[in-house]
Amino acid sequence: MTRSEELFSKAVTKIPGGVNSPVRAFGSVGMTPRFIASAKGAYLTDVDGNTYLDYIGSWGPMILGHAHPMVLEQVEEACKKGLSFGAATEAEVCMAELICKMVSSVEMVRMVNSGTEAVMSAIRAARGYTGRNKIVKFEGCYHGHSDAMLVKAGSGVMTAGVPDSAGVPKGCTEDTLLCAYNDMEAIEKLFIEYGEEIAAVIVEPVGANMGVVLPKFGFLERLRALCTEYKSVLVFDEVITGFRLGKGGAQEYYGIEADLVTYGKIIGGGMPVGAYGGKKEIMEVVAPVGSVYQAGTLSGNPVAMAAGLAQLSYLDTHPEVYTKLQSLGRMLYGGLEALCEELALPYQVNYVGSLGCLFFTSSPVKDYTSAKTSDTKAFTEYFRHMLTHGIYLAPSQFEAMFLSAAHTEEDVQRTLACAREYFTEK
Ligand code: HOZ
Repeated sequence: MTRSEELFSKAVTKIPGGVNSPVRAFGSVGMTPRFIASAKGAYLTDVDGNTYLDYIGSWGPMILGHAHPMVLEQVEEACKKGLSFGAATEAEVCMAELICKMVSSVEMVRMVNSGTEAVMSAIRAARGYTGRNKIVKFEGCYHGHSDAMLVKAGSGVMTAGVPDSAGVPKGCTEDTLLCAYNDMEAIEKLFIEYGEEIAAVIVEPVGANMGVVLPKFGFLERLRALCTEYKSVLVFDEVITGFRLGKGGAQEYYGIEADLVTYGKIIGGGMPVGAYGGKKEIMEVVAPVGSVYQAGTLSGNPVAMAAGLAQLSYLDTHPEVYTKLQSLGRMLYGGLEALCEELALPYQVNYVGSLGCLFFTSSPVKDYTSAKTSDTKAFTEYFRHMLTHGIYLAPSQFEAMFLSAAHTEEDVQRTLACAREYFTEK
């Protein structure tokens, strides 16, 4: 028995499923998780001493690579000064100024502790601001685990919300309207029927929680136009795309400004952080200025702010990071595309910049329904081969791959060679 297996057998007796977040359990690939002991740059080391080239990067925040010395130094300095004050600090002001500087649509921002919390709070702010209740969310988009967002991705385009989890009362999701991602006709119909009642439309500008699904040309523009026309709040969930597709995230990449934007772990350099921000007029509905209540002792925590400030300042002043990520992305995902073509594999590669995904389906993937046509058994076999050869992919067909600035061209070539070996020997 490996040390990871030993730990997992203990973990399942004390932690539900042995993990603190379900996807980590490796359940969908029929394996048990590797327990990670440490990480450096683009590599993870498990408790058995195996090293892996990491394509998860803590689900996005490790954009500079793990344990970046400059981030660690700032964290160490902050720790020496105290771990939490539950009081205002200078670092929070610097962080807010930096986010507003890097993202042109953000005039004011509030720190929270996770992406889930950011979304929950942004939705409340949008409802408070508009005095309306309904929220539109897209099938297959993931916005954390707050009640109103746990809505089953059904096949109907105007399906009324139903809980996607036991324990969510029907009342919590009856104001959540579902729409298929990239379906412009459906969203238009939804606005015609409910427009005056819609407080907000929340969307992952690049779907990155059903594998990677890119917005069709004109889709985000249409959402922007409809929200403007109906005075609904457009919320971009940039937990994954923020500060990854570029300094200004998906908003800058696609040239669309949202009214509110939500961020997660990337703004904490891997520490538990989230934030929501946007137009001053909307953000000023939040307490203590306005009457929308939202609070938290650990919000703006000084250690998390130090890590986040170090990472975001670096990104702000080193544009070459994004150039490198673009070029590694082209090499990796373009390489997978070329491989599929050469070996006549009927698979799809969806990607933008450093974010991408290989779908084991012959149908182009443009939404949740097409993503679900993937052969998850074929993915599992591929995943196992890659892991056995030291390449750590997300343990699910419906997650993204993340590159970091610490990955090298050699890393990418090794990954492509490993994929080629798998597909040719199969
Ligand atoms: N929600 C993450 C996947 N999109 C997984 C989080 C985790 O297990 O850390």
